[in-house]
Amino acid sequence: MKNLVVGIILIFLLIPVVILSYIVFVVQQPAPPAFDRYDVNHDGRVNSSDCNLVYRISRGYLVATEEMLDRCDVNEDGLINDKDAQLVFNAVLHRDGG
Ligand SMILES: [Ca+2]
Ligand SMILES: [Ca+2]
Repeated sequence: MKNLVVGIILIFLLIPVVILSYIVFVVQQPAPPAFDRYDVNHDGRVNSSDCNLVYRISRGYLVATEEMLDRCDVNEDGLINDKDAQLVFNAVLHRDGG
Protein backbone atom coordinates (compact mmCIF):
# COMPACT_ATOMS: atom_id res chain seq x y z
CA MET A 1 0.00 0.00 0.00
CA LYS A 2 2.86 2.37 0.85
CA ASN A 3 4.45 1.74 -2.56
CA LEU A 4 1.15 2.58 -4.27
CA VAL A 5 0.91 5.91 -2.44
CA VAL A 6 4.52 6.75 -3.29
CA GLY A 7 3.86 5.83 -6.92
CA ILE A 8 0.78 8.05 -7.08
CA ILE A 9 2.67 10.94 -5.51
CA LEU A 10 5.51 10.51 -8.00
CA ILE A 11 3.05 10.51 -10.90
CA PHE A 12 1.47 13.74 -9.70
CA LEU A 13 4.91 15.28 -9.31
CA LEU A 14 5.96 14.18 -12.79
CA ILE A 15 2.88 15.50 -14.61
CA PRO A 16 3.77 19.20 -14.11
CA VAL A 17 7.38 18.47 -15.10
CA VAL A 18 6.22 16.83 -18.33
CA ILE A 19 3.82 19.67 -19.08
CA LEU A 20 6.47 22.33 -18.39
CA SER A 21 9.00 20.46 -20.52
CA TYR A 22 6.53 20.36 -23.38
CA ILE A 23 5.81 24.09 -23.05
CA VAL A 24 9.52 24.93 -23.00
CA PHE A 25 10.07 22.70 -26.03
CA VAL A 26 7.27 24.35 -27.99
CA VAL A 27 8.35 27.88 -27.02
CA GLN A 28 11.93 27.21 -28.09
CA GLN A 29 10.96 26.08 -31.58
CA PRO A 30 12.35 28.53 -34.13
CA ALA A 31 9.78 30.72 -35.78
CA PRO A 32 9.13 29.97 -39.42
CA PRO A 33 10.93 32.27 -41.81
CA ALA A 34 9.13 35.48 -42.54
CA PHE A 35 7.15 35.51 -45.73
CA ASP A 36 9.04 37.94 -47.91
CA ARG A 37 6.53 39.55 -50.21
CA TYR A 38 9.24 41.55 -51.95
CA ASP A 39 11.11 38.44 -53.07
CA VAL A 40 8.69 37.61 -55.85
CA ASN A 41 10.80 34.97 -57.57
CA HIS A 42 11.73 33.47 -54.17
CA ASP A 43 15.48 33.39 -54.80
CA GLY A 44 16.38 34.87 -51.40
CA ARG A 45 17.19 38.33 -52.76
CA VAL A 46 15.19 41.41 -53.59
CA ASN A 47 16.50 42.95 -56.77
CA SER A 48 15.59 44.23 -60.21
CA SER A 49 14.28 40.80 -61.22
CA ASP A 50 11.58 41.12 -58.59
CA CYS A 51 10.77 44.66 -59.76
CA ASN A 52 10.46 43.40 -63.28
CA LEU A 53 8.19 40.55 -62.23
CA VAL A 54 5.84 42.73 -60.19
CA TYR A 55 5.61 45.25 -63.00
CA ARG A 56 4.92 42.62 -65.65
CA ILE A 57 2.39 40.80 -63.50
CA SER A 58 0.63 44.04 -62.53
CA ARG A 59 0.31 44.94 -66.22
CA GLY A 60 -0.94 41.50 -67.18
CA TYR A 61 2.10 40.77 -69.31
CA LEU A 62 2.95 37.70 -67.27
CA VAL A 63 0.76 34.99 -65.79
CA ALA A 64 1.92 34.32 -62.23
CA THR A 65 1.56 31.40 -59.89
CA GLU A 66 -0.64 31.77 -56.84
CA GLU A 67 2.44 32.05 -54.62
CA MET A 68 3.92 34.76 -56.82
CA LEU A 69 0.64 36.65 -56.69
CA ASP A 70 0.79 36.56 -52.90
CA ARG A 71 4.37 37.84 -52.95
CA CYS A 72 3.56 40.56 -55.47
CA ASP A 73 0.87 42.09 -53.28
CA VAL A 74 3.46 43.91 -51.21
CA ASN A 75 1.07 46.38 -49.59
CA GLU A 76 -1.45 43.60 -48.91
CA ASP A 77 -4.44 45.43 -50.34
CA GLY A 78 -5.59 42.48 -52.42
CA LEU A 79 -4.53 44.09 -55.70
CA ILE A 80 -1.37 43.86 -57.71
CA ASN A 81 -0.71 47.20 -59.32
CA ASP A 82 1.78 50.03 -59.75
CA LYS A 83 1.83 50.67 -56.00
CA ASP A 84 3.31 47.23 -55.40
CA ALA A 85 5.81 47.68 -58.21
CA GLN A 86 6.84 51.03 -56.73
CA LEU A 87 7.29 49.50 -53.27
CA VAL A 88 9.53 46.75 -54.61
CA PHE A 89 11.45 49.29 -56.67
CA ASN A 90 11.95 51.47 -53.57
CA ALA A 91 13.13 48.44 -51.60
CA VAL A 92 15.73 47.67 -54.23
CA LEU A 93 16.87 51.29 -54.34
CA HIS A 94 17.10 51.45 -50.56
CA ARG A 95 19.03 48.20 -50.42
CA ASP A 96 21.51 49.44 -53.00
CA GLY A 97 21.91 52.70 -51.08
CA GLY A 98 20.40 54.72 -53.89
CA1 LIG B 1 14.08 37.72 -55.67
CA1 LIG C 1 -1.14 45.47 -53.60
